[in-house]
Amino acid sequence: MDHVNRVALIGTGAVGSSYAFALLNQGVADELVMIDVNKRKSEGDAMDLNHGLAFTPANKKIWFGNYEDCEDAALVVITAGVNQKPGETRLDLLEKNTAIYKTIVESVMASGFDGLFIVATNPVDILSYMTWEFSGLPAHRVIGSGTILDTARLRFKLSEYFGIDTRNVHAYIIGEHGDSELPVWSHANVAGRSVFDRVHDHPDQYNVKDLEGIFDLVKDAAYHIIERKGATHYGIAMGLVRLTKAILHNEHAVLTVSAYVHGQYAVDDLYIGVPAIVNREGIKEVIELDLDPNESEKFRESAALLKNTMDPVLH
Ligand code: 6V0
Repeated sequence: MDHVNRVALIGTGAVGSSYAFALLNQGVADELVMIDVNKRKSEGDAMDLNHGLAFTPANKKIWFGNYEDCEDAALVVITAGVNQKPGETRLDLLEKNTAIYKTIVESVMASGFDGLFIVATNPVDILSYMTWEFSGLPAHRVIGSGTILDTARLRFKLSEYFGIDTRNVHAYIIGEHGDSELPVWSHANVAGRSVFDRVHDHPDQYNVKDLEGIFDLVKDAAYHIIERKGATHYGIAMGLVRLTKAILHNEHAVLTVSAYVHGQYAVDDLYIGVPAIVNREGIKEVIELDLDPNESEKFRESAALLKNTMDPVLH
């Protein structure tokens, strides 16, 4: 695998351009090539971002390009596709975005690309599976953004509730990036105490019932934002940069991403949001949490829903 820190970004819409902006500001990759069917848009973005280079932590090369530029990329990040309209679920987007992905992934592979894919387009779990299928790469080299953002949203909401820094809140959302996802309360902890202990320590301030309300806000966050501004892009863009950094810097970081599961959590042959160790090679390991029976059942339901949705498109 080529170790040039080139990222090829495909799709420079709201999510893609926010990702490019965050990537430059954090000085993560050495080179960024931006590709979009709307060539004028990605050309404009490349110009605009180049004008900010004087203010970034390190000098970078940014240009708008084409699929041949993917050959030397360590990473191809796909945020291209049709967006979620008000009232539409992520699964509604499946057919349209599968067709777009087929063209994109085949074009990337035709360049001789031999790196890793990050998939962000919705429905992200299924499009990660499609990317794996269309690319022919080993499954550990295709990573979906999965529940990385949902997990960040949960940590933020819990941090607000408990009045403790987000970075000291550890909690995961797993399952489909969508309506059937679930929080893993049995492994959630705040400042070293389980969330339940934290609640019981301060019964005058906290109530276990509030946790469900917090999760509902997390699960429906995209809908609430779309209602207000038409799209969500900053949070996911920052999550994608976090994932990019974990890969390029070989961090072995644990992130909730859409990974290929093959028997873990009693689920087989599916991409779904799970905690996983991420490094330069991709997914090093899917972490199998010891879920409680209720969580296990919900996870399997989420997996079944994804499988049922994906099957008609696959066969
Ligand atoms: P957008 O602003 O419409 O941008 C999409 C971009 O894709 C546009 O610039 C298009 O020109 C481009 N595009 C379309 N077809 C092709 C093609 N065949 N080849 C190259 N480029 C193409 O959408 P936005 O950026 O808001 O969203 C992109 C995707 O991200 C959508 O599917 C969202 O649902 C998804 N999101 C995923 C999230 C996650 O957590 N994984 C979060 C938010 C959005």
